[in-house]
Amino acid sequence: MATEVKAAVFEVPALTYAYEALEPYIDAQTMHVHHDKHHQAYVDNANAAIAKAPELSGKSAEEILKDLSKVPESVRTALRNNVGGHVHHAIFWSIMAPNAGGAPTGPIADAITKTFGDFAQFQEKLNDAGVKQFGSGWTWLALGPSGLQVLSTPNQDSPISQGLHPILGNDVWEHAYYLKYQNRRAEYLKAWWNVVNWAEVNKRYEAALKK
Ligand code: MN3
Repeated sequence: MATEVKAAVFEVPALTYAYEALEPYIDAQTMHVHHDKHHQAYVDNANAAIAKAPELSGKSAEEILKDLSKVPESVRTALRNNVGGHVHHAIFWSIMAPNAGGAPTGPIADAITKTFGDFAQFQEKLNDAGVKQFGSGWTWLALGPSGLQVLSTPNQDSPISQGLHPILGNDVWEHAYYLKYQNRRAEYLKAWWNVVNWAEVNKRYEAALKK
């Protein structure tokens, strides 16, 4: 009898806009490779790790990341990297949109002003954390017990594993920007604000406030 094929647990969400929709800030080729290849690899590797730890198959990605000490040691690193990679990229695609960017609106605008002084100071803080993240990682706006904070994480380590709710994040792995910006990470970080989908960021913020 053939080995039973386990259903995939995680799937790469389809983009809600065209690959070229974020031009000229993020080029279509980068979007193709990043979404179809990199994100797919995180999903495939996460599913392969889950298949080795069937007791986790009912858990959500967030539940797994929330307390990695509770997952089997044999798959812990694989899950940290690949479930993290999956969750982070799913957030990333959703908080970008064409004809977006500009100043934030809604409750997140007020919270940013209250926490960081104004939007420009917040942008500078997030960009700075992204530039200073040595090697690969992410720069984040997250909600924690003491309110909003900016942080960076290496590799695919998740703010969720620190008890935080990621509200907005930018990918500073070279695969996110190298084709268009090469070594100019700061230029990419600056351009990225033109594609931030504040409507979705507000949804994430309001959902996080209720958690
Ligand atoms: Mn990436």
